[in-house]
Amino acid sequence: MTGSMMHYSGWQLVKQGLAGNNGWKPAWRTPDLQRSYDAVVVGGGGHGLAAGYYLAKVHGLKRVAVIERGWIGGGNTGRNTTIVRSNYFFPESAAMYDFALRLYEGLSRELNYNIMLSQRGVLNIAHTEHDMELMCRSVNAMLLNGIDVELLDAKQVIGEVPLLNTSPDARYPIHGGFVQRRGGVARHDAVAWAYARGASDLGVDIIQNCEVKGWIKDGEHVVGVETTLGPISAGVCGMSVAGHSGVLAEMAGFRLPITSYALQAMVSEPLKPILDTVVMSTATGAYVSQSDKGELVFGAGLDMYPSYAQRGNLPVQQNIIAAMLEILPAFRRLKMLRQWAGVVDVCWDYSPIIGPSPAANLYMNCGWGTGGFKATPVGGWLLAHNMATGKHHELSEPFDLARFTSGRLVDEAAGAGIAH
Ligand code: FAD
Ligand code: PYC
Repeated sequence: MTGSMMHYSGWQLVKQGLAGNNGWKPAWRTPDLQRSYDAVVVGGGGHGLAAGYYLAKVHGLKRVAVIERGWIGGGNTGRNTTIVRSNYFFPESAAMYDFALRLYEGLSRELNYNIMLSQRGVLNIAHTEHDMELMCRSVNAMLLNGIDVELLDAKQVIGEVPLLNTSPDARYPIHGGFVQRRGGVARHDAVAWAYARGASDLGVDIIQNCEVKGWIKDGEHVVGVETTLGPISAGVCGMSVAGHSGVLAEMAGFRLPITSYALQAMVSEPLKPILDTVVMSTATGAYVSQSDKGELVFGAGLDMYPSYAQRGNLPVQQNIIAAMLEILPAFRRLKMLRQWAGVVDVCWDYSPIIGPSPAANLYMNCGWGTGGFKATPVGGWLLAHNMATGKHHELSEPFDLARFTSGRLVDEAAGAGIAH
């Protein structure tokens, strides 16, 4: 067992504490930056780190770097509300997100790191007959896709979450809903750190505080990156920079059908266990779950205008809290602790773009918008596959950029009527 893979017993933990933590080994190396790598992945979020890990683990690449402008997991990976699920409408999406969920189910063991996956179920509530009709269609499609979803009537939904407002005068009455029981939450930081440690142990260099400022080109080919720490040459490049995908694409000389928005979330003061599932209100865009610390984690919809500002606006918060308190009035006296936002990259059809870019030798993994945490393992897996083989994986093929010219969109927003 290597030092960073070592488990600490209870006694060792006490000893470390009393010794001022002097004996802790960093979970990943802080290597010297090399001037040349076989593969360079830009973006040290969960997806970029997972790509680094799978490039080394699955494809056997030895000289790989993940370049992060800030600290790893400091982007959307560390800002999301940690929901994982695979309840998608289109077969292409369901296959891909369920592959991710299955990787998640084995990840703590694979990486020997507790990612705190809690498959407590994700419950979507219908507030009107119309919502319910759409949910019936979605559930039928999801079942055909092989996803474990169940349609619930109003009584069953209330049985799942007795705190729901069941008053006949409720502004958002409960008409029914559906649940994916294999869905739930996972600890976002742990996912990033687990992949970082796994990648680092396999020799991947994780370079933090290093911003990519441009792509080095030889004719049409991308052959490296210009960074704040100098140029780095690369056999192949990948980008996994979420809200900044448009910026990195422009540096390479092309535009993406992506718009960046702020998406925000907030947490309350901690409570004793009160909510044992994830509740999503499709029509209002509000959703809530309880963290292991006891805080209620509330999420909102997108801010309505494009922005790179990593903060959300007040009216969206107000709408979401108002909707949530109508649906779960027991939370009315809660104090909110903090609020934050991340910049997300949203495609026209709310599906990601994965595959080759218009610049030769540069591969993309972007456009995950408001829903890419659940896809972290598959985003990394597919980016690594595309970079290492130069070919699409069968799961990434439908998500190629070419769909925006062929018209073969995977329109999850319209298809599933999902909140996110
Ligand atoms: P990131 O974690 O953002 O990583 C990209 C990295 O690239 C960043 O660390 C950034 O610093 C770096 N970077 C950018 N530009 C450069 C550059 N020039 N040079 C070097 N590095 C650069 N998804 C779900 O599935 N479930 C949820 O519950 C959920 N909730 C969300 C709630 C909120 C409030 C937000 C904001 C998002 C939510 N998401 C959710 C979406 C999810 O967080 C993202 O889709 C996902 O984390 C994207 O991961 P990533 O690794 O691609 O991006
Ligand atoms: O994709 O499940 C999701 C999600 C929830 C909140 C933001 N995204």
